Amino acid sequence: MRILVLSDIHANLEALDAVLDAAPAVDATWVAGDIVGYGPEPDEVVERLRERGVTAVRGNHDAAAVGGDEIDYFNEDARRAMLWTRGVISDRTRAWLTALPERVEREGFTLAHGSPRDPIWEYVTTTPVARASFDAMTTSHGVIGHTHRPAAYLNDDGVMSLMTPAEGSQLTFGARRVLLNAGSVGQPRDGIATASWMVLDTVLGTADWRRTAYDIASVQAAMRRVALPSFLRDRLAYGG
Ligand SMILES: [Mn+2]
Repeated sequence: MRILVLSDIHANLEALDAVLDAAPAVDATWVAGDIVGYGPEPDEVVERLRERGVTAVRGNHDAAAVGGDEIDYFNEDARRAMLWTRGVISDRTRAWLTALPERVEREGFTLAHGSPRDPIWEYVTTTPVARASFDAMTTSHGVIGHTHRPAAYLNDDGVMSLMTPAEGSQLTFGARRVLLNAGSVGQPRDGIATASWMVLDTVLGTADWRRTAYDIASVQAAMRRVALPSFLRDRLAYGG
């Protein structure tokens, strides 16, 4: 089965559409949370994902958007953007986001936003945390998001390693257990401004990381029109 893996779209419709145009034909699309927040087009992004029939999980921003107290832990810019998001999303978007589970299992993978152990908040950035994630899963493999950086944690019979995939790199994980992060579609933070995404082949045991350019200036203009914080607009240009 071939799967398009997306994460941290953050209401960036320009980036999402560029990725969907560039993506190959797949059997399914998985979204590892943070569908809204930061960006200017939450309703349109949710509608796109609804049309596509994606399998998605809830991120901290999705939880905050439907009224969760996650907003209390946001920094000032994220909080301002979230208050705006809460005010503009439709009832239809709110209902779709509310129905998202924190964790789902498909094709031998656990899909969660932060980590399988703590799906809303935990950042997987080190091999000890990745090991705890493997221990918290009943599946062999996992797909996560939240850090906005592409990554692969390999568990080869208890020996942990981290791979930081460059653009266009492929990993053949085969029999090894793996925890995969596609990076962020709508707000990359690895110093590269293009949208980051991944294609997973569950039969071949491969993951391919891709990057796609999109019209960043157009998103920044849309953010300016609705007065989203300047820091959030600026960071799109440098992927920081
Ligand atoms: Mn995020």
